[in-house]
Amino acid sequence: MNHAQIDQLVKTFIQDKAEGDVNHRVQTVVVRLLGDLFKAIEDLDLQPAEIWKGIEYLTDAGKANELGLLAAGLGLERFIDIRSDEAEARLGLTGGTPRTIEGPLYVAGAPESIGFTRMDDGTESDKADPLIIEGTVYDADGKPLQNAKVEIWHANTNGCYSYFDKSQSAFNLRRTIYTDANGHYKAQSIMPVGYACPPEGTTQALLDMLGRHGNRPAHIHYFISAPGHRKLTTQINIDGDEYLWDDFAFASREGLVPPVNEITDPDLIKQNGLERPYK
Ligand code: MBD
Ligand code: FE
Repeated sequence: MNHAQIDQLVKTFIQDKAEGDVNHRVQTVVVRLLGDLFKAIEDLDLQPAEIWKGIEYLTDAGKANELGLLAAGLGLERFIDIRSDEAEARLGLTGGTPRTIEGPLYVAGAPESIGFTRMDDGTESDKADPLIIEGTVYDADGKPLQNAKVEIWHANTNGCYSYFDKSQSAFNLRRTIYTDANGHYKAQSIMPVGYACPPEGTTQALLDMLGRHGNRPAHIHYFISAPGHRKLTTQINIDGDEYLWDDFAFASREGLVPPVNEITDPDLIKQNGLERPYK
């Protein structure tokens, strides 16, 4: 079939069948996606067994809860961000900390505090490097913003996230901090290790066939929001990680690799409660 015939066929399957209430946006999207799929099947001469294999793959990925991970690994989530950057640039909304992808591992409902929080439950203190992360939230005019909501989540020393990793305590390494009167937030935590796709999972199976790895550099996720302001979804990366510029999810960006300063001054170590043995 040629492409014009395919477009016609899809319309007879979808559009011409419509009766009563129609969600026109959904109809437009389905007609377009189905037409593009049929054309790909035609052009690539996909065989029935290959098509059913694809259906089976999506079924398995859904059952394994890996469709969000797949969207990250295929660059779909990064592409959405590129489009958001472009939309903002067209509106003249530039500057500030760059956005990057949310990923599939956020969990709502983390413990809340003002100004400061401890994020780790202490169970990895014997093997983890203690980490202090702090910053200031500024509004669009560059003024420090009090009471901004800073949601932070990151992996443990195995590259695993609480909730998804049932061996961790509830909300371990997940916190919400509201900025203080100076727009400042500070968290004590542990240095995360980069995430790797589950080796036996559906995403890694596809990445293997594409000759790709499924690793991310060590990173820390942020949502930053405040009433009357656009919400920022971003991450910071830990400098020096071997995957810093080779992230399977394409999330690393210039401007998201802050300096990591090792605290060696005994007074500062004491002041921050980081004496060894660290608890
Ligand atoms: C992660 O931790 C992550 O941040 C992304 C984007 C994908 C998979 C795991
Ligand atoms: Fe992550």
